Amino acid sequence: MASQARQRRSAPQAPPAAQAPRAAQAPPAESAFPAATEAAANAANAANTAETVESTSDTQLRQFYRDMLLIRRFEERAARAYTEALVGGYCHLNLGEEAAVVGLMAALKPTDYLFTNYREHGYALMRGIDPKNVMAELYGRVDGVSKGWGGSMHMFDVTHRLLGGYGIVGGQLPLATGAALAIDYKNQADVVMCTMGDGTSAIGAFHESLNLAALWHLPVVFVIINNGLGMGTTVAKSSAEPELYKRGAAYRMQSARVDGFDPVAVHEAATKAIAAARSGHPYLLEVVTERLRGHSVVDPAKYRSAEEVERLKHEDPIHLFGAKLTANGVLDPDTIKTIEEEVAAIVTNAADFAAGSPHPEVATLFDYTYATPVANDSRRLPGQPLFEPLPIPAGANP
Ligand SMILES: Cc1ncc(C[n+]2csc(CCOP(=O)(O)OP(=O)(O)O)c2C)c(N)n1
Ligand SMILES: [Mg+2]
Repeated sequence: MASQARQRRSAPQAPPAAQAPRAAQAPPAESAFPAATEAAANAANAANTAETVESTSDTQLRQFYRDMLLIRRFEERAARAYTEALVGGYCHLNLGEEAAVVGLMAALKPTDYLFTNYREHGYALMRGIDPKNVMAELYGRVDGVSKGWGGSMHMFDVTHRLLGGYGIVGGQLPLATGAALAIDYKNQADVVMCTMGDGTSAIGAFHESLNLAALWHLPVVFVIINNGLGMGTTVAKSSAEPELYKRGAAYRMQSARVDGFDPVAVHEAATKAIAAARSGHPYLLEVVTERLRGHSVVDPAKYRSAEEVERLKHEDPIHLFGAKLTANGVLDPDTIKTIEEEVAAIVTNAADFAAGSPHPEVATLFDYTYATPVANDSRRLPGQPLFEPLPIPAGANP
């Protein structure tokens, strides 16, 4: 990563790192309380990562590559569908964050819980939800994950333990903490993972949630997906402590930072964090990545300099990982082509399925909104009074 991006994430005095390899710019770091020095923690983390790279099977490495590509092609298709007005509301994509999503999700057990934000399609796919149902939700159709009523930002699937999908920045944090409290209360072995953006780590709910999670030793991993931007505002401009994982120190919570372009490193860091949380030590993991496009599909990201736009053309986690695996003999051009074809077919089928799925009946609008049935008043026309006008008393002068 070029120096500009590094400055964006780091303290203003961080040294320039022109041409340095990405991993060197987003070094694994860790803080634990009580802890050895940060240098020792870094060395231990780096050693662990190297071990895991070696111990990751070729099959799993290819699976990581395939999953990253699935998210990429799915998101590209979602963007296209949005510009064709097939998708309504907002639409935020995981482009650039594929390695982070894949590494994190591979570390969860199917029985663990996930809370995330509005940038969630890749997470839904990696939780094992059928791409057809994810796409149908984007299209607002009955076969969607949330029966067509949630849309891009509000997918919810209890079977796959995806508990949302939240459009309010930080909204998922207190809920995730509450879910972890429930798990603890019931003496269950599950873990909650709660992902969020860098901008979210400045929200009040972040601090309240980390405080209670640490105080009550809850089984929760908070993950900051640091893509360097909260809409158009850089981390350097919005955070007094730009090394976001260090925020865990305020709550004596173990924390670490990992290179979000390397799915293997993310997987290993997440596995460690989840193991800690499962034994009652909540954890804060910062995953340093990039948002390759605008905040949402309609954002042209004009706040980005021409230099940064040019740099991002050469920084792509899928290309980098693919090149690494090819150099190591784990992938070859034929295998890449086969994976491309498999993924393209899945995405095309998902889009066709979504387009063929019916729109939900208006009468079901409130069916999944409240726990108890409520009258469906959705047919009221704009401007119509909420209540019938009161009868005019006899003798009154209208
Ligand atoms: C409480 C609240 N404030 C503001 C917004 C508007 N908003 C939507 S996304 C966003 C930026 C969040 O950035 P970050 O946490 O870094 O996540 P990213 O979009 O980069 O994934 C803001 C300010 C909102 N949805 N909710
Ligand atoms: Mg962000």
